[in-house]
Amino acid sequence: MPSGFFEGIEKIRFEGVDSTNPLAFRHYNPDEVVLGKRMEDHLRFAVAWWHSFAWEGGDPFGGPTFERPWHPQDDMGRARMKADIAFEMFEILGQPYFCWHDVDIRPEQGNFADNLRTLEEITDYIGKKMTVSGTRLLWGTANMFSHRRWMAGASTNPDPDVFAYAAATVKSCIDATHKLGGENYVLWGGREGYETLLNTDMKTELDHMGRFLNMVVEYKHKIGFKGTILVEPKPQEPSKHQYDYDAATCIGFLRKYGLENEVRLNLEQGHAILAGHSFEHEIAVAAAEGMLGSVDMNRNDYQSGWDTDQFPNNTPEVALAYYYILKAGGFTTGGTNFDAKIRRQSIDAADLVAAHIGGMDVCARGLKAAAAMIEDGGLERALSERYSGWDTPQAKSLLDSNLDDISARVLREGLNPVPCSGRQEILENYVNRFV
Ligand code: XUL
Ligand code: CO
Repeated sequence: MPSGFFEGIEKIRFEGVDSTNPLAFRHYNPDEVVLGKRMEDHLRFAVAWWHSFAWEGGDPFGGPTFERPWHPQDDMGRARMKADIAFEMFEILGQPYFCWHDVDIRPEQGNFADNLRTLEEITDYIGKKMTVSGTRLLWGTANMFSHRRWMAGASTNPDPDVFAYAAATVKSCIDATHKLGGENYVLWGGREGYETLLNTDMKTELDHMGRFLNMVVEYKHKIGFKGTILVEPKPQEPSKHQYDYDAATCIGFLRKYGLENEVRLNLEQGHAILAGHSFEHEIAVAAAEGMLGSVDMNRNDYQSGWDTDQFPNNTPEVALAYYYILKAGGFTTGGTNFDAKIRRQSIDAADLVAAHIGGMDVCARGLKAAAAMIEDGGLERALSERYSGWDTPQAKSLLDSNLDDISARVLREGLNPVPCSGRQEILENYVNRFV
């Protein structure tokens, strides 16, 4: 029996670009084959339980605006109702995946034993719903940033009891993810950082975080969890300085603690922007190291400088992101999680559905543009041409040479390089043909 929450909203269908129906897909056609693979299998969309069902619509100046039937989220009855409605939405949208933090799916009980019991209970309930619906778990994670116990960090907390509570919490969440057949497990360190160096022993905190992540990997192997462990970079917010600043910082950290073959990155569009990068930069950095895992797709408000977590709606940006994802071979265990929330005034069930339709359509459009650029090969050709000087044996031998010999050669041959155009505008115009 449907709850009635989505009353009047039918299953969303692909109607093509000419459709004017606001509750239809115009680009996302799950079965359409793009570069030899179904669109659904490329994009692997996931709904974020926290933004779509747990967030109540508050902001720093005002309280909840959404007033869902499952709010306030303080008991198991309402946790189950929230799960029922989540699965109704997955069905309406044809969403293949979802993601959660422990606190999104169970009520906060204030102590570990009760939190563990309710997490087990609700994940059993969700597991049963999954067998009927076919929607799968892209990833689970632990929220170790909202409750006041985490205010000075989780694994980086100066208090060893908090480190221990964090270890127990992550164990419970990996167990739950494993039980539900999750394809990844994510760690985002919102409070793993600091406000002021005056009270922070950074080296100790980083060593603790490195050891903690090693324990996570050891545990994953111990229980036979086959999913990928992912860390999610973000430069700040909530901490002033977050240790997992960006992809490059995370990669350096993972190498230092011997985790480069065990852990990959979950990259978020809005976090890239906060770090002063484009999303495709972060994707290319991770791909260059073989550490691209999954993406959190959203966008920030470019004027505010905050992590506004809005649904994506910029096709050219999304197209470049998928171009570099496709170039890296596409997703394996990863996918496209909408770590995005509707605005506080968007209080209707239809707003929530429309937000996902829009995000899925923009991503589908971006994917098609990216695939067309790959098929055309124009960017790849321009790159090979630009670096073609390195194709000769003489150029290659430079890399095995030394400063003395190279210097002698420069003098002997009277080398005087002739600059040539980087052709940026021509390439930008090229991309615009596809988006
Ligand atoms: C916070 C953020 C998180 C992570 C999961 O900015 O992106 O929701 O994705 O903890
Ligand atoms: Co995220």
